[in-house]
Amino acid sequence: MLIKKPRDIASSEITPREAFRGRRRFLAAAGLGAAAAAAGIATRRAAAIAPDAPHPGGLPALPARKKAELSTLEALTPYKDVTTYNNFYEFGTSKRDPAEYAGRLRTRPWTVVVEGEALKPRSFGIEDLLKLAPMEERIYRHRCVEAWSMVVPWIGYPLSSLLRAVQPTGKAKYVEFVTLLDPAQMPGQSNPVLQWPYREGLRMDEAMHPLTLLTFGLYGEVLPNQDGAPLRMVIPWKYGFKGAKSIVRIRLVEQQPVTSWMRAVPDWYGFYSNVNPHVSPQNWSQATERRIGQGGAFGGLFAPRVPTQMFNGYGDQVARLYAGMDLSKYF
Ligand SMILES: Nc1nc2c(c(=O)[nH]1)N[C@H]1C(S)=C(S)[C@@H](COP(=O)(O)O)O[C@H]1N2
Ligand SMILES: [Mo]
Repeated sequence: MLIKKPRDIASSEITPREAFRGRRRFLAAAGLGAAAAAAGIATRRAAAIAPDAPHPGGLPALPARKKAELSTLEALTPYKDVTTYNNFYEFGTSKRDPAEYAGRLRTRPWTVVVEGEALKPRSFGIEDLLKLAPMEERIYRHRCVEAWSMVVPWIGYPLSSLLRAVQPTGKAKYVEFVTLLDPAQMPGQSNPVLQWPYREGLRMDEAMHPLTLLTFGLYGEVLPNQDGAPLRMVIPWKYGFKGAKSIVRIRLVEQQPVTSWMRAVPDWYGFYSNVNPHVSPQNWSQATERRIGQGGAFGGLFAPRVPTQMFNGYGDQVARLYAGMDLSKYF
């Protein structure tokens, strides 16, 4: 996510440190374009093998049945990229910060309060949540508003399973997700870049959609802290920031919630935030994306640019939710 306009930021700030240094070295040596392309091809082959690697992060296994019909067949982004190129501003604003600092987050014990417009509001311990519904592996495209993307084998179950358990009332029109607030564990919360705790939200029909995943793991294991342990949201047709991490509160509400990013930069980040190559309220384009992990070295600087698809390619499943809405107004 960006707040300052890109042109106000020195390139050393917006480029991962190594990429910046690497690029200067790289550009100093002329005629290496072909080598970079070859490196990209090699990485793509490696990515195709990676899915079978057991326990890539050495974290506890999270068994799940594969959900082939809801999964993309595209090459997985290597585990290393999924866990070292992150946005999790509670641990810092650079892509490397979450992997470096999220280790201090204590994910046990962990309680999630599900409250608001529900007949049976209650709190759930993480162990109860892990048993609430069968775990499924869903390989989804994951698109950040910063115009990069990944392909991640998430593990979780539909959020609808949890919401049904508390019996939403007829007044429940939206769902709000709230991340942990604890500056002692989350050093980035001393930076007022966002109003803490991080908040996100969905309309009720979006929250109940079968693609909307309450997510506990990836690559066959529990989530690494930097990816939002012990549980986060994944909504594959929306920009990545809709997927709140390390959730402690889920509220069923009547009014549309104000999300952290809407509050910070209302012109750029709307409530819906559906992936849309035709609407770029930010002052950079959403028409294409860089596929992380396929561009060899330098932090994916040379990753191939591919066209972004409407609803991130999930239009067949979700376009009907927005029938009749002006998507340039409700961005
Ligand atoms: N609590 C919290 N959740 C968050 C964020 C954050 O800063 N804090 N960043 C969001 C953004 S901008 C993206 S793109 C995704 C990144 O998820 P990943 O690091 O697992 O790829 O997390 C989202 N969820
Ligand atoms: Mo993002």
